[in-house]
Amino acid sequence: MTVQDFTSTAQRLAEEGIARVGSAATAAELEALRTALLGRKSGRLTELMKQLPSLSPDARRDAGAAINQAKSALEQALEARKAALAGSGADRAAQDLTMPARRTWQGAKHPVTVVIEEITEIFKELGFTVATGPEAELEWYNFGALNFPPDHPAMDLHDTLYLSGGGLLRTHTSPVQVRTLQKYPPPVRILAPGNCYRRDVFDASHAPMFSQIEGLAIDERTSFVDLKATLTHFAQRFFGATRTRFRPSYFPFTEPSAEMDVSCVLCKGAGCPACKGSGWMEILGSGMVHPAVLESSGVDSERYTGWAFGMGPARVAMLRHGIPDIRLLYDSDIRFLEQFVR
Ligand code: 2NL
Repeated sequence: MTVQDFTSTAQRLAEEGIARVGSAATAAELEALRTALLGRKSGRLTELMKQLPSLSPDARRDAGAAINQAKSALEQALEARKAALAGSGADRAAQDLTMPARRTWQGAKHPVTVVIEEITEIFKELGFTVATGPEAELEWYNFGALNFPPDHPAMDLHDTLYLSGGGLLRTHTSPVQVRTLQKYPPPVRILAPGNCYRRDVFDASHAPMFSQIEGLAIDERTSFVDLKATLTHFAQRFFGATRTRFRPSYFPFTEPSAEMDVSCVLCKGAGCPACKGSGWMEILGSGMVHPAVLESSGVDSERYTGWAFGMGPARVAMLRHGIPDIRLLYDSDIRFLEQFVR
């Protein structure tokens, strides 16, 4: 072997060795590599060293220097890798695997959505189906079909948001019921939840956009008894064991009309600030569908009768949680809303 042979072999062993050391994954693997390359008995570099005496003294010095360089490069790589593996082991030992995971915020349903879903579930059990329709409506579906006289104040520009081209943003979900009656013959039992719009200033009790949920039942001989029984059952399911009372009211689309109160959900009827001391909370408006509304929806008012109701889920959520200002529900402030996550 020439000096050149010694030098190139030593360099090759160093290069290959350093690469294998770099990918060693455990301390045991590193130790095996150290033995294979630098082991005192049969390491590859040690073997090379043992052959140095075959060279002349000058050549031996040069070849020996090359072998020593390779050896120290390998030792350095072994030490560095050892430290790296020990370091990651130290990190692992420092981790406290019993530490609780950081809580992630996954989002939750808005309290108004929860109310809508709970109401919907109760009426679904009674055979009602959910119906939806457009929020941009025609004036006829929003007012005309519902027996509003042409000069009704709700139709005023100051109360309703009109669109260019003759449309408007619906002020209640009743147009959904009219559209459904035009499409499906009675018997009909539907629930119409959705967003509605009025030209209101956003204050503690009014929002320009709000949700409404209306119900409608049309059948032969359905009566005010069915209205009272169904709505009382609903109040008991939704608010728990509670008393209800019906007070006469007026809506253009129902006759007779009635408002339903439930005994205050907070004080159970004893009287508190939430119910202004009365023990009662107004929950919804209702009534027997006006024959004129049946007829304009294409329903024979001699054969069929119907009853309907409407309520505001935001108002119900406010009563349930004692929220004093409707704007709190629509500000989208997570810090406020997350207290209602169940
Ligand atoms: C309220 C009162 C009400 C209705 C809505 C209705 C719909 C049709 C026909 C007849 Cl298509 N009536 N809906 C009836 C009575 C009251 O809502 O105070 N809502 C917040």
